[in-house]
Amino acid sequence: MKGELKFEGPAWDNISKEAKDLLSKIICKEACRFSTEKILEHEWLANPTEKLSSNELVTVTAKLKKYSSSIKLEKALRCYISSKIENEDIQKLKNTFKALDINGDGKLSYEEFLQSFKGLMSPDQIKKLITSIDVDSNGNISYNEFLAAAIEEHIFLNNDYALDSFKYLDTDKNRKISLNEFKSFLSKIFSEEYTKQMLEIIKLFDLNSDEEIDWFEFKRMLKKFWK
Ligand SMILES: [Ca+2]
Ligand SMILES: [Ca+2]
Ligand SMILES: [Ca+2]
Ligand SMILES: [Ca+2]
Repeated sequence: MKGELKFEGPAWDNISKEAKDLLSKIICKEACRFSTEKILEHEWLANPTEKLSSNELVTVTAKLKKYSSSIKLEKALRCYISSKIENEDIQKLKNTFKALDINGDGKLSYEEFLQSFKGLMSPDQIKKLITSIDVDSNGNISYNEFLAAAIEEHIFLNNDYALDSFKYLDTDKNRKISLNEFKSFLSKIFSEEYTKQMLEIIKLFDLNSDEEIDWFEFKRMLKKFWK
């Protein structure tokens, strides 16, 4: 034995990065081997990713289902806002994602959904759910897509994050989002047909009919989306 562990072959495919990392520090030459204390501090044991409780699974299922029925504009905005959030508010969701990501590759596949949610949803329901929360349609759910779907209302409607996305959309910085500014954001993600439909919806929030969405109108729109 050369003291170096290789994780080759299909048997390792479903083992997470963290677990492999820990193993490589236990099964190695004595000089670099972890002490018991260090083993217990290791990420894989400190953040146990063992199966979520059924209560947590039911909560997540409900959130994902609710989100799946929302319109694409809302999903796009939620993905944008979620990509900006990096604090302790989402630590729990981060852990949930890790637990669902059984092979630790940073995305949730259909098989992983099936494994975690069997009993709560039928394979057909799972397929539909994945399609509806997979905003970039690449067939699996990234951390950001998951976060957008499962995030709590108070974080989503937090002024800082909402203002951040408002500023992002307001490309000419006149403190209003014109229909054209919305259009250029939406057309990057969605088809022309869908973008048109979304613009019609956005117009409903233009309360003073100036063809622009100001901060007040934008906040109303986000709140309405949530309901
Ligand atoms: Ca995965
Ligand atoms: Ca995706
Ligand atoms: Ca503007
Ligand atoms: Ca307006």
